[in-house]
Amino acid sequence: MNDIRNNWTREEISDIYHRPLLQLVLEAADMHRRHHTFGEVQVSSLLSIKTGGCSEDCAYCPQAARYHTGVKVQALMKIAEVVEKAQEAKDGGASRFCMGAAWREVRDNRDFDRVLEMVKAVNELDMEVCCTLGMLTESQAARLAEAGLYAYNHNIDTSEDYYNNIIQTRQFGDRIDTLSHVRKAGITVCSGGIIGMGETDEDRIAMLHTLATLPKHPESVPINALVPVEGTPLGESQRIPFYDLVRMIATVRLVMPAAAARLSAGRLELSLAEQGMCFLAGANSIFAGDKLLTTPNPEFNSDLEMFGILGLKPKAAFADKPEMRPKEKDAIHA
Ligand code: SAM
Ligand code: DTB
Ligand code: SF4
Repeated sequence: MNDIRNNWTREEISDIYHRPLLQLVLEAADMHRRHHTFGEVQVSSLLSIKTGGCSEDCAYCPQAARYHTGVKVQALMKIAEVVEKAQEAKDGGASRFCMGAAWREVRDNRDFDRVLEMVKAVNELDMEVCCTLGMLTESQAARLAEAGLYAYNHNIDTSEDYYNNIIQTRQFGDRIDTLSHVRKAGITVCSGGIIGMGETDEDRIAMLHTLATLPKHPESVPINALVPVEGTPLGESQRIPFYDLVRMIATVRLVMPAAAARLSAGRLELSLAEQGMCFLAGANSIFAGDKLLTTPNPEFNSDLEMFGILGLKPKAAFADKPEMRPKEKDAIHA
């Protein structure tokens, strides 16, 4: 469909972002219906498999070792514990299980071997498996693909110009390199960012421009509202107004029509009506479960109630890529 373009200019994205809010929502809702089943929401569950003690200086992050945030450092979890959590998430209606590690980058060691085993084991549960482990080399991405990884989350977080105000221990280009390794390995790409870190509208537009002009759009674009955590440099940040989130999601929907727009961190602060407006503006994915990585998220039952009231239904696993279902793969290779 010619709605999908990779040659956006910043001016075009800026024009979209600055449209009158309700017009923007209306256009996004229309685009949403053209590319997705309206009301269907992809539900992911997050688990922090290795927590805290990270060497990076990401100004938003409670898991950076250099900030005193009260997050307890936890070594890499055992495979059986992770599988148990994945089964619980599946029983609660999640179709995707995302495992996060507070690493700067993956190292080729026994911890990585264990993560590969986790990926295989969760795959066996017939769930889409996702990881977010920091930077990857090309060969590490290939090994994850081989283990059956469905998606890799690696956020660019903000614009290239603003990046250095938030993170100094790596470069924006390092993130783009990892995204290309993931893409090359045939793993689906999940990449978005955070709003509410003191960035301007231009930074938000530039961030979306980077994602929308990648050779192929990410399959998922998480938009996180900063969760200010005491002890981090951004711990005293003001909450962004919810309509900034709506504007951001609607712009994602219009510039990357086929992507899943994930209403990610910050949902706990939103009312049902505010979340409803985000779904109308094209959000079609959430993190469910009462914890993100280290911070709280809405309770299972309140999300269930919201789905009932708004008439949303969870999307089945592998609906977009049946060929990535483990059973299908086995059949092809048999
Ligand atoms: N260490 C890996 C990395 O940085 O890619 C994976 C885990 S890291 C916690 C994953 C993402 O969580 C970050 O890129 C950021 O977008 C998001 N995140 C972390 N802390 C956050 C916060 N306080 N508020 C909102 N999003 C946050
Ligand atoms: C994403 O974009 N948001 C999630 C997930 N990808 C890994 C993480 C949000 C973390 C919020 C802070 C915390 O709970 O530590
Ligand atoms: Fe480490 Fe990731 Fe947190 Fe940055 S965002 S400090 S890389 S865990």
